[in-house]
Amino acid sequence: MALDRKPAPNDLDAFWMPFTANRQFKAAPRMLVGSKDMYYYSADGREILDGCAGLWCCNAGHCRPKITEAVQKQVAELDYAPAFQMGHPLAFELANRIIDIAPEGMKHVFYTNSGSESVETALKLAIGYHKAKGDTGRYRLIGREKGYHGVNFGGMSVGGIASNRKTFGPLLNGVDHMRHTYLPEENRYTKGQPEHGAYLADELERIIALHGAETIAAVIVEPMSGSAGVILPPKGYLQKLREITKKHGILLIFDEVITGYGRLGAAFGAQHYGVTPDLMTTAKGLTNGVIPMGAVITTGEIYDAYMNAPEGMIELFHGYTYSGSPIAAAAGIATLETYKEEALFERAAEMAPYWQDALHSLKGVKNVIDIRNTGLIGAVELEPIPGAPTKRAFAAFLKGFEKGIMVRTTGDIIAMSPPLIISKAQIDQLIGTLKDVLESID
Ligand code: PXG
Repeated sequence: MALDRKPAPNDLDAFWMPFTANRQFKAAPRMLVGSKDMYYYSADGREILDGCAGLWCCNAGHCRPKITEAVQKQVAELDYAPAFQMGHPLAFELANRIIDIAPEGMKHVFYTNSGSESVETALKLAIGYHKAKGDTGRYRLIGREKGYHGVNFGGMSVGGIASNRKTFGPLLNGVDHMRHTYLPEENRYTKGQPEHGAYLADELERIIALHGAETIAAVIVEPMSGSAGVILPPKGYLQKLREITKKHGILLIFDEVITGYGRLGAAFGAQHYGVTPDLMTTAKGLTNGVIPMGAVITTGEIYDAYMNAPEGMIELFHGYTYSGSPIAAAAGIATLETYKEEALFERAAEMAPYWQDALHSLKGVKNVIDIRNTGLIGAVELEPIPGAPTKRAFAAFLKGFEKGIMVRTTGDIIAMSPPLIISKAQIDQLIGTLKDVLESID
């Protein structure tokens, strides 16, 4: 019998790759075929040190036995269960475990399949919360320049990365943006949280005065902007946002898709910065990147407002086919257990000073103009090539891959966020190789 299987396995054309220069990649592919702990293995047989935890998601490292086994067991036992009007135990168990590590006051979990879906969900929850309370005029959403909240329409609208927005038309109505907190002149080479810029939170008062607090549902920010190039909140900034939102009855949403699950040395950015929002969006590290899953975490107050709907009626008309799916829930439970058993959040906090010193040793290296860090996250900003922005950092990424390290680039910024199991020797290898790479490119 003839097999009618097209395209041939070596034809790269059919797959439209996300956030990728498709034609460039397909002309010179970088294929990964295996992974273990801190390393990827490339198709040409090389070991690549993972400086990014995949895409900021494999916080416990790769192919960890407990997670692998939990997924294998679950797929053979209960592969899928309907998510609407039916349940299975693992989704409830995982929700409890998330609440165990969440900031005090956070009491409920709504499952999604990605960070983007978590953002859409949180924005809807916020608007619906005010409606449920009878405060029906609050529909506006406030984001921030340089914010990244995924790629769906709500997230794009509150997001502030121009290249991700400008192609797609007018987006959501009723959205405004605060200024970003990137202040290179004042904060260059700051280790950890910068001193300058808390005043930028006062701008929220100006936006509130312009639109009227009674029209604003929520403010959404990343506690630390990852995708825009690791931009930290200035000291006192998040506290001010919390005070202002509370004063005006506006919900505060922290987008913790990157900062959640240990990356800053605490379970969530909220705990690291000591500021508790009303909603948190998460994904990535929740399942160690193994199975797509996201979770929106909310206070009791938000959930309770919805629970005033008539008994027997659906309280929230929202959800996904795969919300809390059994395999994802099994992966999530095994992941949170791995984090706990290996004390990986504490490990991230312990390693952070060594990471900081290693990163900042790149000051003075060719073309480096700024270095930023927090927890096990770092960014090295390069002077752009005149007239050819992004080219220099991308050249460093390519050369790094050749020399056995994987880093990310955004604009002319090299971003790193290694698995939390990274050793000091591996930090030295990552930063040492990056130094050689930067010295060797134009
Ligand atoms: N919010 C934040 C804060 C994110 O960082 C999303 C939402 C969207 O998540 P999904 O799962 O829909 O992709 C993200 C995702 C990078 C990079 O290197 C960052 C993300 C994804 C891929 C690459 O900057 N962040």
